[in-house]
Amino acid sequence: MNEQLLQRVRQCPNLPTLPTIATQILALSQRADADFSEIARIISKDAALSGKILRTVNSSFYGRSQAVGTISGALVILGLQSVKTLVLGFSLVTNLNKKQSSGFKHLEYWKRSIYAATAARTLAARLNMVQQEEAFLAGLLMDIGMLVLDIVLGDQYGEIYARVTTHAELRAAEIEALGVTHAIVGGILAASWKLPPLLAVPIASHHSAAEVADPALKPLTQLVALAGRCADVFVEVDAAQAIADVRRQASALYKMSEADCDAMLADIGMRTKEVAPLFDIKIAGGADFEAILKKANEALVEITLQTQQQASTLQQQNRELKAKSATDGLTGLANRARFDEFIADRFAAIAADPAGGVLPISLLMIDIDKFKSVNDRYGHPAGDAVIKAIGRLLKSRARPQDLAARYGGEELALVMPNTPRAAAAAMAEILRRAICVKPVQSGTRFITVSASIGVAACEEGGPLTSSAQLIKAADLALYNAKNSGRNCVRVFSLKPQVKPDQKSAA
Ligand code: GH3
Ligand code: MG
Ligand code: MG
Repeated sequence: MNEQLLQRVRQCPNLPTLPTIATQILALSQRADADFSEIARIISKDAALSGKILRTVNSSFYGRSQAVGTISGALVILGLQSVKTLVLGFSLVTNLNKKQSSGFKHLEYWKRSIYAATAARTLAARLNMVQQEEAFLAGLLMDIGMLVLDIVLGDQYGEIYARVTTHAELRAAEIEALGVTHAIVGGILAASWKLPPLLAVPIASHHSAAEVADPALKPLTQLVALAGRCADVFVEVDAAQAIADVRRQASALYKMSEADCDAMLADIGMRTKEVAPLFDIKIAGGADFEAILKKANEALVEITLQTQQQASTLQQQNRELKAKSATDGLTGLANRARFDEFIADRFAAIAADPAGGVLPISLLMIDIDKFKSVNDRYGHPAGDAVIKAIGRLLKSRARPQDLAARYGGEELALVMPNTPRAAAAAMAEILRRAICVKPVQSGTRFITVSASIGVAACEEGGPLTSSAQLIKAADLALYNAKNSGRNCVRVFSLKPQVKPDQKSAA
């Protein structure tokens, strides 16, 4: 953040000031016993302002069937908040419109502001938001930092402004050249005017709405930020990207369909056409969304296709990344993390629905016998070849619902959902036999190994009820197999163990 520039902004002697009438109305309306007749009296003294307010109140923007003839009438019928907003909006626009410098294009500035204000109010109304008036005013003033930078930096800001063609580019160019954005600067002005947070925060954070933490201020800030993008649809030369962004954000934030979003944009165009003259802002043509959409359609299709392409590439990359992070590099089996996840998922399914078909679930723990000596005799690469070969065997035997995993080192595992203990023990015996009868080729050598296998099962009504217990039980059975002389299968049971002279049990 460019503190020096911010200091210059704070100390600038000719910053725009809040018009006297706006200050008075703000102060009066903040009192608990706000006196309507006093407020009406102050506003009515300014004939031009009162005229504008009454014309606005009676425009279709407010959609009132019955005409309002006096400021006190407007206060009663529309409420203090609406009238206060109009006083602030009108008096500020009149005041600020006078100041002009080279480079920076005031007309463009006000055109975007009135579109943004109308968009914010239209959007707030569609969402049935209470703060429709604040939305309008925050939309109108959100870019006021641009005026401040124009005043403080003069031609330097004019040059930055002249280089860019879109509002998003302007923000990036400000950060690059100045180290601050017009939003931050607008926030400083809002603070010096003592605007309430519902106005000050959307002004200061309309380019970083996602970072606003206060739940009372975030919705309005997000809405105002989107309103700015709605304004871009009408003021930027190339509307396609803005339309695509508005559709995407309206769907993400408010679940708005594309048709609803387009209808809203058309509504914003029509309303702005009506409101802009009340603020003495010329918007010329360009308010017709149908025409804009027609012109942008080809580019929009292109953007949509590109976005879809990017999304599917990203999905593919995510899938690949996920598969990679779940796979053991040596064997291509599931790794330990995937094993843990798989088994946890199965037990979560059992907890949710015990009759859901996962139970009984069996687990085989397979540990290569005297593997250290294989490494010692034939070398580590030969040891790797053995682990890989047993991994391939395990994979070829696993059914689609099973998970074959490398549990760690020379220990592999097979998770068998929907498999009773006896079937798992039979599978273990098939694997044990296949391992010890087929030597593994490594270079010119053939290496014969054996493995010990522990089996455990979680069954309905059985003693094992969690994944941790199942793993522990299979481990104990494996330990038992090692103790029984290796190259055998042992099945966990709480009943007395089978006789030690039995090499294999099912
Ligand atoms: P036991 O029958 O009791 O299981 O004896 P063991 O030698 O297999 O058991 P121990 O746990 O003492 O040794 C396991 C050996 O496995 C030690 C380690 O160097 C080796 N090992 C673990 N991971 C790998 C690997 O990825 N590649 C190779 N080549 N060796 C490995
Ligand atoms: Mg071993
Ligand atoms: Mg071991």
